[in-house]
Amino acid sequence: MARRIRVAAGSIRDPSDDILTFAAQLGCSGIILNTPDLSGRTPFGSSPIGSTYWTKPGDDDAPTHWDYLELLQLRTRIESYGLRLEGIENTPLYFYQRCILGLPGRDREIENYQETIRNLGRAGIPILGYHWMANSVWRTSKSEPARGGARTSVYDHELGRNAPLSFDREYSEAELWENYEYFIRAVLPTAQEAGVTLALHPDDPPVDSLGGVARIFRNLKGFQRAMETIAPAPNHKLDFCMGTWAEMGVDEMFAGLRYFGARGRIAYVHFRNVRGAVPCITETFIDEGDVDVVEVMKLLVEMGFDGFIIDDHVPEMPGDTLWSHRGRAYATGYIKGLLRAVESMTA
Ligand SMILES: [Mn+2]
Repeated sequence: MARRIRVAAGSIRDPSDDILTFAAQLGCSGIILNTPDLSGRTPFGSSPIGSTYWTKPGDDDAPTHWDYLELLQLRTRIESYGLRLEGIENTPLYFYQRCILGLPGRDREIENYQETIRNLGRAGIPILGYHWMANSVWRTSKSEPARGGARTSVYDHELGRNAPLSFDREYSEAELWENYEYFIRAVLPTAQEAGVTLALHPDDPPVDSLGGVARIFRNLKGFQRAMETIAPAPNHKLDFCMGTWAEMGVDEMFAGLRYFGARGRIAYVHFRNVRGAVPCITETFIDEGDVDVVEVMKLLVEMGFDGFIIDDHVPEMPGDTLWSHRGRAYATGYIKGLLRAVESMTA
C-alpha cells in the first residue's frame, strides 16, 4: 500500500529557526501553524494551547485579517527548511467572535474573514482550521501530577461550572446554531473559490455550555448537522481532534472517526489521548489513556485517509520548553512508529 499519511508538527505559533529545525530533524513532512502572530499582537498570551484567555469584542485596534504577503512569507520561510506548510489553524478569536455571538458588526468580520481566506488561497496555503468556541479551550488544572513527575491538564466540570458569564449574557444553543449557519454559509463558498479547505475542530471540553455560552460541536450529531445539513461541501472537513472526541466518550470518538473518515471528510488529525470523558477528563501521554491508538491508526490507514497527523497537547515534562520539544519528540516518534508498523501490517 502506498504511504499516503503524512506526519507533521503542530501547535506552532512562532515558526522559529529552532522549532522548524527540530521538526525537520524529527522527520516531519511539514507543519501546521496555530494562531500565528502576524501582526505583533499576542491575543493568547504565551501559548495558544489550553489557554483560557480571549479578547472581548470591541477591541478596535486589533488587525482584522491576514495579509497576502505575510502569509506568503510564512510559507516560503517554512519551505526553506524543507517543510511543507500544511495549513494554519485558528485565526485570532476576535477575527470572528461577533459572528459566533451574533453581535452587530459580524458582517464586517465576515468580509475580513473572506479576505483572509482569499489571501490564504493566493499564498498557496490549502487549509484553514477553525472552531466555534466563543470563549476558547478551558482547563481547570494544568498541574495535575502525571506519569513520572510530569504534569498534565484536567477539565473537571464540577469546578468549571462555577465560572461567571464570559460575556454580557447567556448565549443559547439555538443562537449558536443560527449564528454558525449565517457564518459558514457566507465563508464556505469563498473558501471553495479560493481553493481552501475549512476544517472544524470540536468544542473542548465538549460540555453543553461554559461561561454561559452554549457549545454545539460536542457530539457526532452536531458535526453531522454542520457537515451534511448546513454546510456540505468537498472543501468543508474536520480537524479531527482525537483527544476532544475521546472527551465525548471513546465510543463517540470511534463513531465519528468511522463516519467522517469513510466519507473522506477528515482533513487532518490531532493525535492525542485522554483518560475519562466529560464531565471530567485528564490529558495523558499518547501511550496511556482510554483510546486504543493502534486501532485509530489502523482505521485511518484502512479508510485510505490521505491527510496529515500532528501530535496535539502533550503532558509537561520537567525541564521542557514552552513548545514542549521533549514531549513532542516522544509523541511524534510514537506516531511515526505506529504509522510505519500499521502500514507494513496492512500492506
Ligand atoms: Mn485538538
